[in-house]
Amino acid sequence: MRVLILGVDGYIGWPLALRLIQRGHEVYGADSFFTRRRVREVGSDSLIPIKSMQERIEHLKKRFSSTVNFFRGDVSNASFIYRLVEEIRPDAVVHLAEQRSAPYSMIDLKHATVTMEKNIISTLSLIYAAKDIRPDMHILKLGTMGEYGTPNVEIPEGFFEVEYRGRKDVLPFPRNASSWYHWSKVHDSNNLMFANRVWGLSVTDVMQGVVYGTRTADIQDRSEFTRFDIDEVWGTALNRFCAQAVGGLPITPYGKGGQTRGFLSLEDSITCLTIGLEKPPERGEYRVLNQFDQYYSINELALTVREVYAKEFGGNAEIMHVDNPRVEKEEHFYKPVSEKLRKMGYSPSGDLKHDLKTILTDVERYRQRVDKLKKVIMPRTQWK
Ligand code: USQ
Repeated sequence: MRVLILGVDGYIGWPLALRLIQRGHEVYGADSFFTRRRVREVGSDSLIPIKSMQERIEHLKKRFSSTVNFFRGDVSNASFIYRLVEEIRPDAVVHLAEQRSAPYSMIDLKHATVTMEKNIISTLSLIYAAKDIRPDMHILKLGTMGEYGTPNVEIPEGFFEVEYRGRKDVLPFPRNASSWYHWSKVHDSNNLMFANRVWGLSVTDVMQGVVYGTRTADIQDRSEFTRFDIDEVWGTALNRFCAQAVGGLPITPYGKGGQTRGFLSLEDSITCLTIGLEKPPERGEYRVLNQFDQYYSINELALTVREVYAKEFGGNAEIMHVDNPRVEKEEHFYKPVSEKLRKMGYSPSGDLKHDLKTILTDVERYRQRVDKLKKVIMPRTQWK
C-alpha cells in the first residue's frame, strides 16, 4: 500500500514509518519539524537523542534497502498538501501532523491560535485535497480520547443511540474537551464527519489515549530511537513520572490524582494504527476507533512507577501531590469502550510493569540529560 505519513518525524510518526516499511508498504512522509522547534522554545529537548531526518533516511536505506520518501513542509499550507497528494497519489494518508500538547495550547492567546490554526486548517486542507484529487483514499486521522472528556456515563466509540421524548436516533456522542488542544481535535472530528457526509470520503478517526514508552519491537539501535519528551509542556504523565523517578524529583500527580485516562504503549499505538490502515473502512465510511489498552488513575500510575523503580533499580521515588495547574475533574467515573480494534485483531502487547522496566532502563541510560532538563520538568503552565 502507498501510505503518506504527515508528521513522520514525530514520537508516533517515526516508529510508524519503521513498522510500515518492515511490512513492505511504500512509505512517504512529510514534516515541518514543528515539534523539534517548539520543544526548544520551552527550553527543553527530547530526553533520548534523536537523529536528523537525513540521517534517519540514510539509516533506513542501509537496514531495509527501502526508506521514507520525505517532503519537508507544513500541511496547514494548502498548496503543500495538494502537491503531496497530486504527486504521490497515496492509498492512505495518516495525519499525525498536529500540535499535540494540551499545556502548549493553554500558554496564552498566541499558542491557542497556533494550535487552532495548525490543527484545524491542516485537516481541512487534507479534506479538500482528498475531495479534489483523490476522493477514494483513506484518511486515518489521529484524534484523542480527550475529545469526550470525563462524562458520568460510559463512552461509546463515536456514536450512541439516544431516545428523547419518545423518538430514537443514533447521534455523535457529545464531546467535552478540557484544553484548546483537545477542542481543536473535536473541531477536526466534526469537519471530517461533515466531509464524509457531503463528499463520501473514507475516514478513520482515531480517539487515542495517552501513549507511553521509549520503544517498539522495530527499534533496534540508537539511531532508530524516537523522541521522548519529559518536560511539563510536551511530556505526558507516565513518561514524565519515569523521568522524575530517575532524576530524583518527586512524581507529580496533579491535585488529588484521581483523574483517569485510557493509556497504551507506543508499541500498541503503532500496532493499532497499522491495523487501521491494513483494514480500512468501507468506501465512504466514517469510522471512529477508541484506541487504548487500559484505563488507570494518575495515582495508580504514580504508585506503579514508584514500585517498579524500587524493585528493579533499588530507587526510592517520592510522590508529591502538587496544586493542579489544569482545570479538570480530579475524581470521576470513567468507562470508555474500546471494542472495534480488538475485533479487528488488536491484542495488547505487554503489561504495564514490564513496559515500565524498559522505559526506566532507557531513561537511566540518559540520566545526565534528565539532570540537564530538571528545570523544565515541574509544572508551570496554568489553565487558570
Ligand atoms: N498529569 C499529572 N501529572 C503530570 C502530568 C499529567 O497528574 O505530571 C495528569 C493531567 O492533569 C491529566 C492526565 O495526567 O489529568 C493526562 O495528562 P497528560 O499530560 O499525560 O496528557 P494530555 O494532556 O491529556 O495529552 C496527552 C497527549 C495528547 C493526547 C492525549 C490523549 O499530549 O497529544 O491527545 O494525551 S488523552 O489524554 O486521552 O486525551
